[in-house]
Amino acid sequence: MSTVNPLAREISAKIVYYGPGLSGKTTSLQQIHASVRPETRGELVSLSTEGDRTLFFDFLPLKIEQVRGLTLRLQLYTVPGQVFYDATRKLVLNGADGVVFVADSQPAARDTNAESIDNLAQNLGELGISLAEFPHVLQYNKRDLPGALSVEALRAALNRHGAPEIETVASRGLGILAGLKEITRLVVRDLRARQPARRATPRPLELSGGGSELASQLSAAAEASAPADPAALVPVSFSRLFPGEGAAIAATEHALRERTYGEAARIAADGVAAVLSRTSAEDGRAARLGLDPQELLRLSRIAATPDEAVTERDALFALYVLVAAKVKASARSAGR
Ligand SMILES: Nc1nc2c(ncn2[C@@H]2O[C@H](COP(=O)(O)OP(=O)(O)O)[C@@H](O)[C@H]2O)c(=O)[nH]1
Ligand SMILES: [Mg+2]
Repeated sequence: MSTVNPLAREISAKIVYYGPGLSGKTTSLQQIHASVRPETRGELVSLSTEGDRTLFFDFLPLKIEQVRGLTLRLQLYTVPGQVFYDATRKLVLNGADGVVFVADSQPAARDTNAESIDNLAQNLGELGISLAEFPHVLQYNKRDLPGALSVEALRAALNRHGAPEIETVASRGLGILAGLKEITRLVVRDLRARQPARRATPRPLELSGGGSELASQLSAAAEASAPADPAALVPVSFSRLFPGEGAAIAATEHALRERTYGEAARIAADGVAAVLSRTSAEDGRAARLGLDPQELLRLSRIAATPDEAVTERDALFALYVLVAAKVKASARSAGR
């Protein structure tokens, strides 16, 4: 959900990397994480504790500051590609402002690519959104592999609405930032179009100009967008993945923003305990949620640490465990 805070001059947008399993979504986020300056990014949180497949999602927050005081916050997510994680995909897609569809160029992935774009259109449709109208770009990934399908073939199969296309080799970082710039451009343009009455002095959105740095290009895109209705100010939050039951997450995030890390950790630990107790009441086996015992142990140690010794990193970890527990519980109750 895009938000613009005219006082803080902040724009916040959620971008989801969508596509079939193993197409290169997680690798794309890892490359972005590796190639932006450390002060620009938060931690890459990967909920992928079982082997190297993404079971739930990856999350990478980027915060791009501009000299004139404008801040662009991007929340990048991936979705799990496997067919049976549709509930998680819907949760992650909820409130998205744009999608980067990561297709696998290998001929063997022809069917799963097509199923995944159909699934994207379907899930957006359930949110009342038409893919045709929704900011999206196509990342044709794994261009390095011999036998890769031609761009024309991929376009014919997947690009139904004339979206921008980028050829990528995510494992080497090729084209990934170009894809991010392009989707940012579309998202900011879309945000502006939805608020025509409040449009600021229009400026050309030129993101593809040669060689200049990602941060300044993204900021330029943000600069060109309009201030919003203050009534529409809603901070992006993990709590939105769980409509009506994200209070503990929102409270943890609030404490994190206030830098009261000890409090954040305690709230998160209580929230995890609540999820676990609900689960065990149901089936007597909290462990069936599949939470990592090591992580639960670390969380309980953090929650027992005196406030002044709890770090931001600890509190973020606590938030991650809480979100993981919520996601696992809701995926489970969605009956997958
Ligand atoms: N050859 C090649 N391998 C890639 C490329 N991008 C990702 N991979 C590999 O494909 C596998 C799946 O990637 P991953 O990012 O985990 O896929 P995800 O399921 O979409 O998150 C990993 O082994 C990656 O190293 C690419 O452009 N070329
Ligand atoms: Mg993944």
